[in-house]
Amino acid sequence: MARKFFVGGNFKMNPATRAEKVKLVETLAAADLDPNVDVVIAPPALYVIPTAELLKAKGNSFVKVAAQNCYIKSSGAFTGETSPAQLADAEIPYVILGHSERRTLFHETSAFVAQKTKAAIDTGLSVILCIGETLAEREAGTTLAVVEEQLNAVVPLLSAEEWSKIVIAYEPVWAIGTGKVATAAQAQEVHAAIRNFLSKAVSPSVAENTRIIYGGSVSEKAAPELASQPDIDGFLVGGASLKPEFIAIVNVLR
Ligand code: G2H
Repeated sequence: MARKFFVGGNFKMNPATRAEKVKLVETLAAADLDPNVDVVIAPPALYVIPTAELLKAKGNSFVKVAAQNCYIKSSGAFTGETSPAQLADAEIPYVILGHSERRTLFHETSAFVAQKTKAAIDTGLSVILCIGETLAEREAGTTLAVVEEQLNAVVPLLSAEEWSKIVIAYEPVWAIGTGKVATAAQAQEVHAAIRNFLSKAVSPSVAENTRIIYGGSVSEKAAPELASQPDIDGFLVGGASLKPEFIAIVNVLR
């Protein structure tokens, strides 16, 4: 079965105002998007429910909404956190976990990201699981060891069936927000290695069916060559998801 192309827009802590957010979502809701692509946008936590409501009000059931993070518990005294159960109750289908900004700035370990992944999956959410190496790790030749360590934390916690709810986002940290996109060959090499890892660590069928998307300075210009690689199944787009070029990135295969 062919893997369905997947394009996520990670707004990060943008835009700065509700008015800008409304404009962004309305533009996307009205856009002519390739129906053969899964399109998911991840606004800041404050805007998650209003974004889903706005899409619904515009009659758009095609673009789905993701949270950018969640905690491991369903409820309780965890100031500042959002639970996977609350996201599921709000009918938010996806959550991004393990983004390098969470790992680096907020000190999330691979073990913690794996716990979050398990909690989200148990609650019925789908997870965009981010992994990737820093520039120092790439230069030290440890790229594959790093992404395997990040995935190895998750592998024992999930059944083979549960991998159907995971989209892996390979995001080399040195390419994130830097304008320095990985070459198609660099990205394809790691994507193929991740698929090979999944084949051995989980099963050949999970490896074949799991979407592995690329993130890191994806642009309208870079998208076509990246998308033509056999193991690149879509994108997680940051900066460009706030611009009209996001529509062109979604439609890259057209
Ligand atoms: C990587 C990506 C989105 P950007 O963080 O997750 O952001 O496209 O701005 O590099």
